Amino acid sequence: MGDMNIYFCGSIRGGREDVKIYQRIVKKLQTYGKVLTEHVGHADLSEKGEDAVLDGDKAIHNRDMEWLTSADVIVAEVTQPSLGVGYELGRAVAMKKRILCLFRPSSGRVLSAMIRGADGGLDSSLFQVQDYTEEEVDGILEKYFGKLTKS
Ligand code: 6IA
Repeated sequence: MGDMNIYFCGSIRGGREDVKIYQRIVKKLQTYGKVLTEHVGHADLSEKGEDAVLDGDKAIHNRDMEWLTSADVIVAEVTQPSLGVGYELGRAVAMKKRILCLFRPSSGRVLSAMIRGADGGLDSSLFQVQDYTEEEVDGILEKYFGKLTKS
């Protein structure tokens, strides 16, 4: 179980308003395996960032696609809309990966139909969307990963 590769998705250029929640989720996920994308939860990663090197975006894209390919499970916080997260989820569906999307209705937002509508319905479905409040997040992850390790 500790050698599970977990890919966490959260908004970066879509806006960093939820970075504290990403941090909390990443911390919890690290008890279940290796979080390939732990930087998504780093408070010092801003939406503008360092603007790094010329081929920065291509390098980020290619590395993230490699990580996505090697992931056993994808967890995405989808409350803050992000093109990158939506793209990662679409690519992950095409790869037939196991995906958990977490959404906070208390944000006042309504989740994209393309994400909400992808939920397979059953607990065993590859694509699941879970509404939650921040206090519930640890319990939801415990339940999800508890079932995962049994199957
Ligand atoms: O469109 P967004 O930027 O909100 O997309 C966020 C998603 O794309 C995250 O789930 C990440 O996995 C991925 N992603 C986007 N940007 C980066 C990044 N650096 N490093 C790693 N993964 C990323 C961006 C730094 C930049 C602001 C200078």
